[in-house]
Amino acid sequence: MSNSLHDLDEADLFLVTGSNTTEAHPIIGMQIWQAVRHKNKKLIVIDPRKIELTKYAAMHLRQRPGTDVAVYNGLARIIIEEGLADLDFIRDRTDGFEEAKEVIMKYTPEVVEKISGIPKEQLIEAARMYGKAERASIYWAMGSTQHINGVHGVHSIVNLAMLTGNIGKPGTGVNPLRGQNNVQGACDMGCLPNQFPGYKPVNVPENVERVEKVWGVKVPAKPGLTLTDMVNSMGTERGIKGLYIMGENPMMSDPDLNHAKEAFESLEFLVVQDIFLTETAELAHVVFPATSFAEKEGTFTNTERRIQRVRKAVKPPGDAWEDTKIICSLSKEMGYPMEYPSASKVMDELASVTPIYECVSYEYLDKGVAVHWPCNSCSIDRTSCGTLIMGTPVLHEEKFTRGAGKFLAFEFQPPTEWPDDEYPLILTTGRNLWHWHGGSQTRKVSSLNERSPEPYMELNAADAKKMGIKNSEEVEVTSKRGGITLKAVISDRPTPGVVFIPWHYKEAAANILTINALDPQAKIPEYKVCAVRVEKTGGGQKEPNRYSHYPG
Ligand SMILES: Nc1nc2c(c(=O)[nH]1)N[C@H]1C(S)=C(S)[C@@H](COP(=O)(O)OP(=O)(O)OC[C@H]3O[C@@H](n4cnc5c(=O)[nH]c(N)nc54)[C@H](O)[C@@H]3O)O[C@H]1N2
Ligand SMILES: Nc1nc2c(c(=O)[nH]1)N[C@H]1C(S)=C(S)[C@@H](COP(=O)(O)OP(=O)(O)OC[C@H]3O[C@@H](n4cnc5c(=O)[nH]c(N)nc54)[C@H](O)[C@@H]3O)O[C@H]1N2
Ligand SMILES: [Mo]
Repeated sequence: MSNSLHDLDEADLFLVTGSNTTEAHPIIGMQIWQAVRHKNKKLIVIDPRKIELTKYAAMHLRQRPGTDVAVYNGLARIIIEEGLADLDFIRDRTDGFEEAKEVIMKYTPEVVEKISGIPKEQLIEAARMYGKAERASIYWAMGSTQHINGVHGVHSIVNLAMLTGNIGKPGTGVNPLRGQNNVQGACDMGCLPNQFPGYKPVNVPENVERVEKVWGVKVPAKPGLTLTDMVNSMGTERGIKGLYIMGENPMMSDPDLNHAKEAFESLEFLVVQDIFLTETAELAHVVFPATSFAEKEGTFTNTERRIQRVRKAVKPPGDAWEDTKIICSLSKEMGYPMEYPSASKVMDELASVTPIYECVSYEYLDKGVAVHWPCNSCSIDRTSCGTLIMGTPVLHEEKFTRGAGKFLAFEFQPPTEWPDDEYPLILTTGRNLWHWHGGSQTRKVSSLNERSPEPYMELNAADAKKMGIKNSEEVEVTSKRGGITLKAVISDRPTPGVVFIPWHYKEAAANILTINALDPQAKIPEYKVCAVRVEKTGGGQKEPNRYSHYPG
């Protein structure tokens, strides 16, 4: 996030796109909800489904999944046409506006309505609302990025913020909500195929030298493969033959699971390090049992770039070792002894190779100081609510990392697979409040299983009527890649022509259906759009779930 949660409610307007915030980011969802309900802030939601936040939104734009780039371009065009652009900000802080404008101006409200299904009057009203807000912030998540043009979507969102000068001030900004609890920290630490810690590209000699000096070894100066590229390379002649997976369960989370399974089964050697014996661990030659977050010391970096302490609260079970102990022991066996007397010493080394963590240390974290990277000074401030704060809660105040902010606009590109006569519906996948990903953790918790015990598919009432499907009736969903059987839950939540399946349930794994199509830059799969067919199995109506999947 460019901004922090301290300044979230300084916004006059929130634009939330492709994020089921109250279910997937409940704390932030609650903060937005409170600001809208109790502080009179405005909310615009862009999502093909009705989600809880749409109940409180001034506007809900319901597009066809996969058409976001057209929608964002359309909003930008109206803002420019109606004189709502911040021309001073564009002149002083950005470049590339004129080139971007050439693309943006093609997206008239009529064109956008045709592509996305959003009535043009709604698009115009939403653009005016966003363009006129004194301070507006944009929040987005996977609904916007899990597409073959996910990167284009992000650039188009950034265009909107720069166009209106909504960046570099409290209550504004471009705020992607990070998913896993420490995915931000993992990326900061260089768990990326092309970057060293602190987002330093591996192909710059100066960056190579800096880490080689601290680590005392030669490091590769060529980018490696992304996760999705690795899977595609397995089973090919010169592809990957051995793999070490740590804290990942691709046999539930990868797209097109039948293809993924073939790839994993072709490996000559697979190691899995996990806290449970997952579907992926079952395929492994060696399994290392690791300890969970509550059984170790360390830090997690959250979505607002804030580094937070994690403390050991319980003893690990059986033979489980901490991840660092497993890695350090292996490293020693391989001839590079790594020994750290404490987690704080690990952080000291990290700070020495990660420029954005320069002044981060347990000395401050243990005192409860809110440390946000980049943190290149040890001075501590106090926020209006009394929190001690270090580092940079708001990014890009004076300038952007590259100097001027770059406008980049793109043409709309349709999803890889679009409905046809054989597969007439769009499938979009995602989460519900109760479960986590492939369920390896949450589906072991009885109170969560009680609330969401089994797989289901959300179907629009109009589509259900046409197909003669009743609520809770069993259906088979088929794509070009495979099929699953589960229960239909009928409501007005998905837009007509769209079905939604949460991918938490292994007995009807949604990823059997999804398509292995990747954004060429980010290599993120198109989890949010593929074409499917839905048919009744004749299995009859089942007991409806006791709890609604629509909390609130
Ligand atoms: N309870 C729970 N919380 C979680 C997780 C979990 O598994 N369970 N996982 C965590 C992780 S790793 C992540 S990345 C986040 C994900 O958090 P989110 O991205 O917020 O969650 P999703 O359910 O994947 O998708 C969000 C929304 O995108 C909408 N959508 C679908 N297609 C489109 C489209 O084309 N355009 C737009 N604008 N919207 C679309 C869907 O209708 C859905 O409401 O959640 C995190 N939090
Ligand atoms: N269809 C569809 N598929 C998707 C998505 C979607 O929206 N739709 N979303 C995608 C997204 S955004 C994400 S982030 C991925 C997530 O995909 P994964 O990361 O594969 O999913 P998780 O189930 O979170 O896997 C994490 C594993 O780590 C283990 N674990 C937990 N704590 C620890 C620990 O401290 N140490 C170790 N060693 N292991 C630990 C857990 O038991 C679990 O097996 O899925 C992607 N897949
Ligand atoms: Mo994620």
